[in-house]
Amino acid sequence: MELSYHLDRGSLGPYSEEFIQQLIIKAFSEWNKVPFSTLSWSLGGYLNPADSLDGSLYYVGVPDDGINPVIFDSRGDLIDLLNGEGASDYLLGLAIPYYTTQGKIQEVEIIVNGKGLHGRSTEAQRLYATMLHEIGHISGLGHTQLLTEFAFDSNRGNNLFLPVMFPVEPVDLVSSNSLSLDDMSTLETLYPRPDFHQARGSIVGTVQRPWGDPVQGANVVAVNVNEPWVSIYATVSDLEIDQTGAFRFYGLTPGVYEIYMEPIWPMFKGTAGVGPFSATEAAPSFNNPVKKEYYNGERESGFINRDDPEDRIQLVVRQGETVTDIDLISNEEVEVPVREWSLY
Ligand SMILES: [Ca+2]
Ligand SMILES: [Ca+2]
Ligand SMILES: [Ca+2]
Ligand SMILES: [Zn+2]
Repeated sequence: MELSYHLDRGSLGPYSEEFIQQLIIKAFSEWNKVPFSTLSWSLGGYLNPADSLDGSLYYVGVPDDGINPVIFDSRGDLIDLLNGEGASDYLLGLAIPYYTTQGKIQEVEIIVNGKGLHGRSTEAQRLYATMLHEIGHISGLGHTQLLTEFAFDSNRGNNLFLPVMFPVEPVDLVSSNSLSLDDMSTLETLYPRPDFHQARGSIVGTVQRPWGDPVQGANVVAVNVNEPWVSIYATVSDLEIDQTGAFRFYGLTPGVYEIYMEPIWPMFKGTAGVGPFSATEAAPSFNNPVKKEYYNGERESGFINRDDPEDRIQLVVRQGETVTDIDLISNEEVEVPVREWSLY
């Protein structure tokens, strides 16, 4: 699938036109390198000088002009206009998709905020990480909360394991600058090359309540036990919004995996939401959320006092094969012991 983008002209804050354009081209080309994805972004041309709010508005919200613009919002005016006054104080960038009535992406726009840029220290890396993230969005990817603990601890080094589609900047403002396997497999699942499923492995299953109702919006994680910070993937139960509680992992590197579920963390709602059930604090992900527990095969149950959350089994994922029927049951019921009545 071929898509094109148009780049704005002019400098952005302290960055020259050439610098900012090359930075964005590099970010697009990084997504183009994902091995089993057919999606390919190419530079379609340049915008007419749009270094004013009026100039930018010529391209914004015009879904039928065949131009997917990347706009340099030097003073943050456009971001404030679109997301509310003051939004330019905290948003580095913004991705806006427009959908057809059939739900297909019709046009996408990226707005890069130049307000407050100073050109010092690691800022260019932050900008680059932001572009990777926004390009993920315009390609159809949502957020993932994988490895959240690395974003909020005091270790900067481990931030490099975070996915690009992590919803917020880490506390120390050091974002990951390269695509994780989770970022890549999510793109590959959306735009699979014909040989994708043969080259990787899959795990499918469901998340249910003890009484059989589907769980919508639990975070489900598949972790390769030998590469736990690298080959780690997340998805959200009932992602297709079809009341099955189903989850599907495609594009797994072959190996030995463990599966666990956990709640979507309450901070990831609204524009930082993870999955389709996290729009507000009343959304399904936050309503009777599941507790973290591993999939433990035959011993899986919905009884708090029978299913040890840490008990787990390991699944062997082979190339081209799918492991099925991985059904997690949220621990919510207490088992009442069955008495053995003496007969007399
Ligand atoms: Ca960290
Ligand atoms: Ca369990
Ligand atoms: Ca359980
Ligand atoms: Zn985002």
